[in-house]
Amino acid sequence: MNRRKFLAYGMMGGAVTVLGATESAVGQVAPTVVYELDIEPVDVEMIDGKKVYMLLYYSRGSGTPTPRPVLTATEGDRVTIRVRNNAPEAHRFQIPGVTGASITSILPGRTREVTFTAPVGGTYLYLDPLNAPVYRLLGLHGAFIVKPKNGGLTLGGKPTPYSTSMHTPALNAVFDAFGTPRFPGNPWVPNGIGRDLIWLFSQVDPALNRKVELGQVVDPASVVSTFVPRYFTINGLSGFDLDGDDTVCPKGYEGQPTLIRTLNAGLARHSPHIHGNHVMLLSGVRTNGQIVVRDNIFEVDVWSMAPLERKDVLLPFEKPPDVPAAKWPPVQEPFPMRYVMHCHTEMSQTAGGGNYPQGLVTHWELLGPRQV
Ligand SMILES: [Cu+2]
Repeated sequence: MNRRKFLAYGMMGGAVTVLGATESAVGQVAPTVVYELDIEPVDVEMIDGKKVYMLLYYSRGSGTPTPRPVLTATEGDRVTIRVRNNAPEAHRFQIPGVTGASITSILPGRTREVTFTAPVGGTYLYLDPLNAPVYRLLGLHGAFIVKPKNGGLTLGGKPTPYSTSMHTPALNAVFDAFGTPRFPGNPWVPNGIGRDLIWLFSQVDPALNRKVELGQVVDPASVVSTFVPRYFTINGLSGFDLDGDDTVCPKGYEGQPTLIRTLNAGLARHSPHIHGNHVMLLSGVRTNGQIVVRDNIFEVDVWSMAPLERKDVLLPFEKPPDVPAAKWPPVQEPFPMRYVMHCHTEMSQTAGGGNYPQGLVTHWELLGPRQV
Protein backbone atom coordinates (compact mmCIF):
# COMPACT_ATOMS: atom_id res chain seq x y z
CA MET A 1 0.00 0.00 0.00
CA ASN A 2 1.27 3.42 -0.86
CA ARG A 3 1.04 5.57 2.26
CA ARG A 4 2.85 8.42 0.64
CA LYS A 5 1.32 11.87 0.59
CA PHE A 6 -0.55 12.79 -2.55
CA LEU A 7 -0.69 16.35 -3.76
CA ALA A 8 -3.54 17.04 -6.17
CA TYR A 9 -2.89 19.49 -8.94
CA GLY A 10 -3.59 23.10 -8.13
CA MET A 11 -2.59 22.70 -4.50
CA MET A 12 0.93 23.74 -5.41
CA GLY A 13 -0.15 27.35 -5.52
CA GLY A 14 0.06 27.24 -1.76
CA ALA A 15 3.78 27.47 -2.35
CA VAL A 16 3.71 31.14 -1.59
CA THR A 17 1.78 30.87 1.66
CA VAL A 18 3.89 32.66 4.22
CA LEU A 19 4.38 30.59 7.31
CA GLY A 20 3.23 31.88 10.64
CA ALA A 21 6.38 31.86 12.71
CA THR A 22 6.61 31.60 16.45
CA GLU A 23 8.04 34.93 17.42
CA SER A 24 9.06 36.35 20.75
CA ALA A 25 10.67 39.63 21.67
CA VAL A 26 12.06 40.25 25.14
CA GLY A 27 13.55 43.64 25.90
CA GLN A 28 16.43 44.49 23.61
CA VAL A 29 17.14 40.88 22.67
CA ALA A 30 16.67 40.14 18.97
CA PRO A 31 13.36 38.35 18.30
CA THR A 32 13.51 34.62 17.73
CA VAL A 33 11.73 33.14 14.74
CA VAL A 34 11.12 29.39 14.69
CA TYR A 35 10.17 27.36 11.63
CA GLU A 36 9.38 23.64 11.60
CA LEU A 37 9.72 21.80 8.32
CA ASP A 38 9.17 18.24 7.16
CA ILE A 39 10.95 16.64 4.24
CA GLU A 40 8.19 14.60 2.59
CA PRO A 41 8.13 12.14 -0.31
CA VAL A 42 5.05 13.12 -2.31
CA ASP A 43 3.25 11.95 -5.45
CA VAL A 44 2.45 15.23 -7.17
CA GLU A 45 -0.19 15.54 -9.86
CA MET A 46 1.15 17.61 -12.75
CA ILE A 47 -0.80 19.83 -15.16
CA ASP A 48 -1.36 16.94 -17.61
CA GLY A 49 -2.77 14.70 -14.86
CA LYS A 50 0.33 12.53 -14.57
CA LYS A 51 1.78 11.84 -11.15
CA VAL A 52 5.44 12.53 -10.48
CA TYR A 53 7.39 11.55 -7.38
CA MET A 54 8.88 14.56 -5.60
CA LEU A 55 10.57 15.45 -2.35
CA LEU A 56 9.19 18.62 -0.81
CA TYR A 57 9.76 20.71 2.29
CA TYR A 58 6.43 21.10 4.08
CA SER A 59 5.53 23.52 6.83
CA ARG A 60 4.63 21.86 10.11
CA GLY A 61 2.76 23.14 13.13
CA SER A 62 -0.60 24.85 13.26
CA GLY A 63 -2.58 25.18 10.05
CA THR A 64 -2.57 23.14 6.88
CA PRO A 65 0.87 21.79 5.98
CA THR A 66 2.08 23.77 2.99
CA PRO A 67 4.57 22.54 0.43
CA ARG A 68 7.61 24.70 -0.27
CA PRO A 69 6.60 27.33 2.33
CA VAL A 70 7.96 30.85 2.16
CA LEU A 71 10.07 31.56 5.25
CA THR A 72 10.38 35.16 6.38
CA ALA A 73 12.41 37.03 8.97
CA THR A 74 13.68 40.53 9.67
CA GLU A 75 17.36 41.40 9.53
CA GLY A 76 19.00 40.65 12.88
CA ASP A 77 16.35 38.15 14.05
CA ARG A 78 17.56 34.89 15.54
CA VAL A 79 16.12 32.24 13.20
CA THR A 80 15.75 28.58 14.18
CA ILE A 81 14.85 26.10 11.47
CA ARG A 82 13.99 22.59 12.58
CA VAL A 83 13.80 19.95 9.86
CA ARG A 84 12.33 16.45 10.23
CA ASN A 85 13.25 13.98 7.51
CA ASN A 86 10.39 11.65 6.52
CA ALA A 87 12.17 10.48 3.36
CA PRO A 88 13.96 7.13 3.08
CA GLU A 89 17.41 8.68 2.57
CA ALA A 90 19.53 11.34 4.29
CA HIS A 91 19.11 15.00 3.37
CA ARG A 92 20.58 18.38 4.16
CA PHE A 93 19.38 21.96 4.54
CA GLN A 94 21.17 25.12 3.48
CA ILE A 95 20.53 28.76 2.61
CA PRO A 96 23.39 29.88 0.32
CA GLY A 97 24.67 33.35 1.21
CA VAL A 98 23.50 33.12 4.84
CA THR A 99 26.30 32.48 7.31
CA GLY A 100 25.65 29.46 9.54
CA ALA A 101 22.36 28.46 7.83
CA SER A 102 23.29 24.85 7.18
CA ILE A 103 22.35 21.41 8.52
CA THR A 104 24.92 18.92 7.25
CA SER A 105 23.02 15.66 7.66
CA ILE A 106 19.49 14.71 8.60
CA LEU A 107 19.12 10.93 8.69
CA PRO A 108 15.77 9.28 7.83
CA GLY A 109 13.28 9.68 10.68
CA ARG A 110 15.46 12.22 12.49
CA THR A 111 14.96 15.90 13.27
CA ARG A 112 17.80 18.41 13.33
CA GLU A 113 17.87 22.17 13.68
CA VAL A 114 20.03 25.17 13.01
CA THR A 115 19.97 28.68 14.49
CA PHE A 116 21.46 31.68 12.76
CA THR A 117 21.09 35.44 12.52
CA ALA A 118 18.94 36.77 9.67
CA PRO A 119 21.26 38.56 7.23
CA VAL A 120 20.72 41.80 5.32
CA GLY A 121 17.39 42.26 3.57
CA GLY A 122 16.64 40.50 0.30
CA THR A 123 15.65 37.27 -1.40
CA TYR A 124 17.30 33.96 -0.51
CA LEU A 125 16.78 30.35 -1.62
CA TYR A 126 16.74 27.46 0.83
CA LEU A 127 17.54 24.04 -0.56
CA ASP A 128 19.01 20.59 -0.03
CA PRO A 129 22.60 20.80 -1.35
CA LEU A 130 23.18 17.04 -1.02
CA ASN A 131 24.13 15.32 -4.31
CA ALA A 132 23.61 18.70 -5.97
CA PRO A 133 21.66 19.27 -8.09
CA VAL A 134 19.69 16.02 -7.56
CA TYR A 135 17.62 16.67 -4.44
CA ARG A 136 17.15 20.35 -5.24
CA LEU A 137 15.64 19.30 -8.59
CA LEU A 138 13.46 16.68 -6.88
CA GLY A 139 11.72 19.63 -5.20
CA LEU A 140 13.68 20.37 -2.03
CA HIS A 141 13.81 24.15 -2.28
CA GLY A 142 11.88 27.28 -1.31
CA ALA A 143 12.21 31.03 -0.75
CA PHE A 144 13.54 32.73 2.37
CA ILE A 145 12.68 36.44 2.48
CA VAL A 146 14.51 38.79 4.81
CA LYS A 147 13.02 42.21 5.47
CA PRO A 148 15.46 45.02 6.15
CA LYS A 149 15.65 46.54 9.61
CA ASN A 150 13.66 49.78 9.99
CA GLY A 151 12.13 49.48 6.52
CA GLY A 152 15.43 49.91 4.65
CA LEU A 153 14.56 53.57 4.08
CA THR A 154 16.10 55.65 1.29
CA LEU A 155 17.65 59.04 1.95
CA GLY A 156 14.23 60.43 1.04
CA GLY A 157 12.53 58.21 3.64
CA LYS A 158 10.95 55.71 1.21
CA PRO A 159 10.88 51.98 2.12
CA THR A 160 12.92 49.49 0.07
CA PRO A 161 13.48 45.70 0.27
CA TYR A 162 17.16 46.17 1.21
CA SER A 163 19.13 47.12 4.29
CA THR A 164 20.57 50.63 4.19
CA SER A 165 24.12 49.21 4.29
CA MET A 166 23.45 47.73 0.81
CA HIS A 167 21.95 50.84 -0.79
CA THR A 168 23.43 52.48 -3.87
CA PRO A 169 22.66 55.98 -5.21
CA ALA A 170 20.74 54.29 -8.05
CA LEU A 171 18.52 52.38 -5.63
CA ASN A 172 17.76 55.56 -3.70
CA ALA A 173 16.97 57.35 -6.96
CA VAL A 174 14.51 54.68 -8.13
CA PHE A 175 12.57 54.31 -4.88
CA ASP A 176 12.54 58.08 -4.30
CA ALA A 177 11.15 58.59 -7.83
CA PHE A 178 7.93 56.70 -7.10
CA GLY A 179 5.19 59.18 -6.39
CA THR A 180 6.94 61.95 -8.37
CA PRO A 181 6.06 63.14 -11.91
CA ARG A 182 8.45 60.51 -13.35
CA PHE A 183 6.37 57.70 -11.79
CA PRO A 184 3.05 59.27 -10.76
CA GLY A 185 1.30 57.32 -8.04
CA ASN A 186 2.48 55.70 -4.85
CA PRO A 187 5.83 54.78 -3.35
CA TRP A 188 6.56 51.07 -3.10
CA VAL A 189 4.61 49.64 -0.15
CA PRO A 190 6.43 46.91 1.80
CA ASN A 191 4.06 44.08 2.80
CA GLY A 192 1.38 45.73 0.69
CA ILE A 193 -1.14 43.25 -0.67
CA GLY A 194 0.06 42.13 -4.07
CA ARG A 195 3.00 44.55 -4.07
CA ASP A 196 5.65 41.95 -3.19
CA LEU A 197 5.56 38.70 -5.18
CA ILE A 198 7.74 35.64 -5.62
CA TRP A 199 8.40 33.84 -8.90
CA LEU A 200 10.28 30.68 -7.96
CA PHE A 201 11.23 28.89 -11.17
CA SER A 202 11.98 25.20 -11.40
CA GLN A 203 11.85 22.30 -13.79
CA VAL A 204 10.90 18.65 -13.46
CA ASP A 205 12.39 15.71 -15.36
CA PRO A 206 10.18 12.74 -14.41
CA ALA A 207 12.91 10.26 -15.42
CA LEU A 208 15.28 11.68 -12.80
CA ASN A 209 12.55 11.67 -10.16
CA ARG A 210 11.71 8.06 -11.01
CA LYS A 211 15.32 6.97 -10.43
CA VAL A 212 15.33 8.56 -6.98
CA GLU A 213 11.92 7.05 -6.22
CA LEU A 214 13.28 3.58 -7.04
CA GLY A 215 16.25 4.17 -4.77
CA GLN A 216 18.73 4.06 -7.63
CA VAL A 217 22.08 5.74 -7.15
CA VAL A 218 22.16 8.89 -9.30
CA ASP A 219 25.59 10.26 -10.10
CA PRO A 220 25.16 14.03 -9.69
CA ALA A 221 27.85 14.61 -12.33
CA SER A 222 25.63 12.90 -14.91
CA VAL A 223 22.56 15.02 -14.25
CA VAL A 224 23.51 18.12 -16.23
CA SER A 225 24.06 16.21 -19.48
CA THR A 226 21.01 13.95 -19.10
CA PHE A 227 18.43 16.36 -17.67
CA VAL A 228 15.37 16.56 -19.96
CA PRO A 229 12.78 18.71 -18.19
CA ARG A 230 9.18 18.07 -19.14
CA TYR A 231 7.52 20.52 -16.74
CA PHE A 232 8.53 24.17 -16.23
CA THR A 233 7.03 25.78 -13.17
CA ILE A 234 6.56 29.03 -11.30
CA ASN A 235 5.84 28.40 -7.61
CA GLY A 236 5.06 24.80 -8.55
CA LEU A 237 2.46 25.65 -11.21
CA SER A 238 2.52 25.46 -15.02
CA GLY A 239 0.74 27.11 -17.91
CA PHE A 240 -3.00 27.63 -17.61
CA ASP A 241 -2.89 27.43 -13.82
CA LEU A 242 -0.57 30.42 -13.70
CA ASP A 243 -3.14 32.52 -15.52
CA GLY A 244 -4.61 34.92 -13.01
CA ASP A 245 -3.30 33.17 -9.88
CA ASP A 246 -3.20 35.95 -7.27
CA THR A 247 0.02 34.71 -5.71
CA VAL A 248 1.85 34.79 -9.06
CA CYS A 249 0.11 37.29 -11.33
CA PRO A 250 0.88 40.96 -10.48
CA LYS A 251 -2.34 43.01 -10.39
CA GLY A 252 -2.61 46.68 -9.63
CA TYR A 253 -3.49 50.19 -10.74
CA GLU A 254 -1.25 52.67 -12.48
CA GLY A 255 1.27 53.96 -9.95
CA GLN A 256 1.43 50.88 -7.71
CA PRO A 257 5.01 49.64 -8.12
CA THR A 258 5.40 45.92 -7.46
CA LEU A 259 8.46 43.95 -6.46
CA ILE A 260 8.91 40.56 -8.13
CA ARG A 261 11.50 38.35 -6.48
CA THR A 262 12.69 35.87 -9.13
CA LEU A 263 14.63 32.75 -8.16
CA ASN A 264 15.76 29.78 -10.21
CA ALA A 265 15.94 26.54 -8.22
CA GLY A 266 16.26 24.41 -11.37
CA LEU A 267 18.92 23.51 -13.89
CA ALA A 268 17.63 25.27 -17.02
CA ARG A 269 18.62 28.87 -17.68
CA HIS A 270 15.53 31.05 -17.99
CA SER A 271 14.95 34.40 -19.69
CA PRO A 272 11.72 35.84 -18.32
CA HIS A 273 10.34 38.57 -20.57
CA ILE A 274 7.51 40.97 -19.90
CA HIS A 275 5.14 43.02 -22.05
CA GLY A 276 3.47 46.38 -21.36
CA ASN A 277 6.06 47.83 -19.00
CA HIS A 278 9.75 47.29 -18.58
CA VAL A 279 11.01 46.15 -15.19
CA MET A 280 13.90 47.63 -13.27
CA LEU A 281 16.63 45.18 -12.40
CA LEU A 282 17.46 45.87 -8.75
CA SER A 283 19.71 43.12 -7.47
CA GLY A 284 21.69 39.98 -8.18
CA VAL A 285 23.87 37.55 -6.23
CA ARG A 286 27.61 36.94 -5.98
CA THR A 287 28.95 33.40 -6.42
CA ASN A 288 29.03 33.06 -2.63
CA GLY A 289 25.26 33.73 -2.53
CA GLN A 290 25.46 37.23 -1.06
CA ILE A 291 23.01 39.76 -2.47
CA VAL A 292 24.28 42.78 -4.38
CA VAL A 293 22.11 45.83 -5.03
CA ARG A 294 23.01 47.13 -8.46
CA ASP A 295 24.84 50.44 -8.74
CA ASN A 296 23.39 50.96 -12.21
CA ILE A 297 19.66 50.28 -12.30
CA PHE A 298 18.09 50.28 -15.73
CA GLU A 299 14.95 49.03 -17.44
CA VAL A 300 14.92 45.62 -19.10
CA ASP A 301 12.24 43.68 -20.93
CA VAL A 302 14.07 40.37 -20.45
CA TRP A 303 16.47 39.19 -17.77
CA SER A 304 18.62 36.09 -17.59
CA MET A 305 18.21 33.57 -14.77
CA ALA A 306 21.01 31.00 -14.49
CA PRO A 307 20.54 28.03 -12.16
CA LEU A 308 20.52 29.21 -8.51
CA GLU A 309 20.35 32.86 -9.56
CA ARG A 310 18.14 35.33 -7.67
CA LYS A 311 17.17 38.69 -9.12
CA ASP A 312 14.65 41.16 -7.78
CA VAL A 313 12.89 43.27 -10.37
CA LEU A 314 10.44 46.12 -9.95
CA LEU A 315 7.39 46.37 -12.18
CA PRO A 316 6.50 50.10 -12.07
CA PHE A 317 2.84 49.80 -13.18
CA GLU A 318 3.22 52.92 -15.26
CA LYS A 319 1.16 53.91 -18.26
CA PRO A 320 2.41 51.62 -21.03
CA PRO A 321 4.87 53.91 -22.86
CA ASP A 322 3.33 53.11 -26.26
CA VAL A 323 0.08 54.81 -25.27
CA PRO A 324 0.12 58.56 -26.08
CA ALA A 325 -0.44 60.70 -22.97
CA ALA A 326 -3.41 62.43 -24.65
CA LYS A 327 -5.14 59.06 -25.05
CA TRP A 328 -4.72 57.98 -21.43
CA PRO A 329 -6.76 56.53 -19.85
CA PRO A 330 -8.04 54.71 -22.93
CA VAL A 331 -11.71 54.84 -23.83
CA GLN A 332 -12.03 51.98 -26.30
CA GLU A 333 -9.59 49.56 -24.68
CA PRO A 334 -11.23 48.09 -21.57
CA PHE A 335 -9.50 47.56 -18.23
CA PRO A 336 -8.01 45.35 -16.94
CA MET A 337 -5.27 45.46 -19.55
CA ARG A 338 -3.44 42.16 -19.51
CA TYR A 339 0.18 41.76 -20.55
CA VAL A 340 1.97 38.46 -20.92
CA MET A 341 5.13 37.33 -19.18
CA HIS A 342 6.73 34.46 -21.00
CA CYS A 343 10.21 32.99 -20.94
CA HIS A 344 12.44 33.43 -23.98
CA THR A 345 14.03 30.06 -23.34
CA GLU A 346 11.46 28.64 -25.70
CA MET A 347 11.52 25.05 -24.44
CA SER A 348 10.11 26.36 -21.17
CA GLN A 349 6.87 27.34 -22.92
CA THR A 350 5.76 23.72 -22.99
CA ALA A 351 4.82 21.43 -20.16
CA GLY A 352 3.98 17.76 -20.36
CA GLY A 353 4.11 17.95 -24.15
CA GLY A 354 1.74 20.90 -24.47
CA ASN A 355 2.41 23.85 -26.74
CA TYR A 356 2.78 27.52 -25.84
CA PRO A 357 1.20 28.91 -23.71
CA GLN A 358 2.10 26.16 -21.31
CA GLY A 359 4.98 25.87 -18.88
CA LEU A 360 6.63 28.97 -17.50
CA VAL A 361 4.21 31.69 -18.55
CA THR A 362 1.89 34.11 -16.77
CA HIS A 363 0.67 37.69 -17.15
CA TRP A 364 0.21 40.92 -15.22
CA GLU A 365 -2.90 43.08 -15.03
CA LEU A 366 -3.22 46.84 -15.13
CA LEU A 367 -6.57 47.19 -13.35
CA GLY A 368 -7.13 50.84 -14.20
CA PRO A 369 -5.69 54.37 -14.21
CA ARG A 370 -4.16 55.92 -11.13
CA GLN A 371 -6.46 55.91 -8.13
CA VAL A 372 -6.75 59.31 -6.49
CU1 LIG B 1 6.72 38.41 -25.90
